[in-house]
Amino acid sequence: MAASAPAPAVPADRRIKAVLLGNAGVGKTALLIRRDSGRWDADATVTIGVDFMTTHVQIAREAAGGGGGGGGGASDEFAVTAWDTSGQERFHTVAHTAIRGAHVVLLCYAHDDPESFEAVPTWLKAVRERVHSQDQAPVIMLICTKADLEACDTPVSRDEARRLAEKEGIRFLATSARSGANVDQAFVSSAEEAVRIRRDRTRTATREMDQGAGVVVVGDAAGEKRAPARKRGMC
Ligand SMILES: Nc1nc2c(ncn2[C@@H]2O[C@H](COP(=O)(O)OP(=O)(O)OP(=O)(O)O)[C@@H](O)[C@H]2O)c(=O)[nH]1
Ligand SMILES: [Mg+2]
Repeated sequence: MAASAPAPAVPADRRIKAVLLGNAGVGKTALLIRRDSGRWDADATVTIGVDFMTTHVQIAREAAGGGGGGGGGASDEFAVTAWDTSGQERFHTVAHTAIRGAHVVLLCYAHDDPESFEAVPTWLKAVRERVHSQDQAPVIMLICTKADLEACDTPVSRDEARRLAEKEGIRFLATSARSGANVDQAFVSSAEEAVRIRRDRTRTATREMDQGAGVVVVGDAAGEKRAPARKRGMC
């Protein structure tokens, strides 16, 4: 996959960093190729270190929590820069570094590979160890890949995967790069959720600033407050 840097025309508040994690061979690169080109590439090359792809998603203002009269079918374009990490053990440090600053984590295991499912808690731990406050918490989605391999010899139970996702408080989606099932949804719905969270956080911060602006703290004594400034000397 050709590396592509984030489109410079997209302002910072319209950019989303997504990271694909999971064991080697689960189909992270195939998922990205399907999203990028809409085609199935059975011969995707093994990822060395990390690769990048930027995909654009349209997010309805309402879905993103924009509300406030901005709805009516209006949408904004967001650039999702996906970091396609290598699942190989020797590149785990690179994959772990990629987690920092991510808004979205697509944590992949393959339907026909129980070992990759057993590794999910370890990947989750790696993510959570790198998130130092709730404010930075990314949207995490557990992605079952290769869902087209229903009749394989060693299937991972879909119910068990759902239960794990529920227990961990993360979303779950079964996808297939081969058939294309749910591939766009993985990128779009995780981006929507990330944008909604970002807007909620911005609104909360703005509200707190507005409330703070109306209060004057006097003296050095902590917690000693005076009435809102606008009431002083005005009438
Ligand atoms: N049947 C089926 N095979 C898939 C699917 N996605 C990927 N594969 C196959 O799985 C193999 C590994 O796919 P990759 O996309 O290279 O896996 P990866 O997770 O990127 O692997 P690393 O880069 O080594 O971490 C390839 O042979 C793909 O053809 C899928 O949806 N269905
Ligand atoms: Mg890869």
